[in-house]
Amino acid sequence: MKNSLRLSIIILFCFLISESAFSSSLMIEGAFARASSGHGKNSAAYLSIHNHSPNDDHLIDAKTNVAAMTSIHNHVNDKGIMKMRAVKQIAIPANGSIKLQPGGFHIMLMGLKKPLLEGDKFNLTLIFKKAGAVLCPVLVKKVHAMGHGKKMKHTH
Ligand SMILES: [Cu+2]
Repeated sequence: MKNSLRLSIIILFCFLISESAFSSSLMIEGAFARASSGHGKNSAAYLSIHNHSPNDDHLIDAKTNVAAMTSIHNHVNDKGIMKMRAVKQIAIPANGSIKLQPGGFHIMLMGLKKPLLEGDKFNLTLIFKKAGAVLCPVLVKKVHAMGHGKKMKHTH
């Protein structure tokens, strides 16, 4: 009891100073979401997941209060056109890491309840097959923070 309390305090402290999120085996960092533009109802969240355990884990779901629906997406190149596809899960290899980033894996936020403005923060709960739920703070950044200079076509 005493040890687990101490561990909780250490975890909370790390959480506060670095804005990273931890579970016993996973560390999540650099979480950001695209600011929504105009009346746009969709956005996407990006982050890095480090797996410090000797077992593979899988991101299987994500939940947040700011959107009606979330979905794990990937970008695939379909005959030269980048398209988004929903994926069931993202594998995080044992002692490895994976990066959700513009042009690749992302967490789609659909049906935003209010616009996401630059500088806003919100909570995203990531659900992993083994590690369970991990709460992760997300910072909203400008639209062009995602850019590779050109706009990605979002076809579903
Ligand atoms: Cu998407």
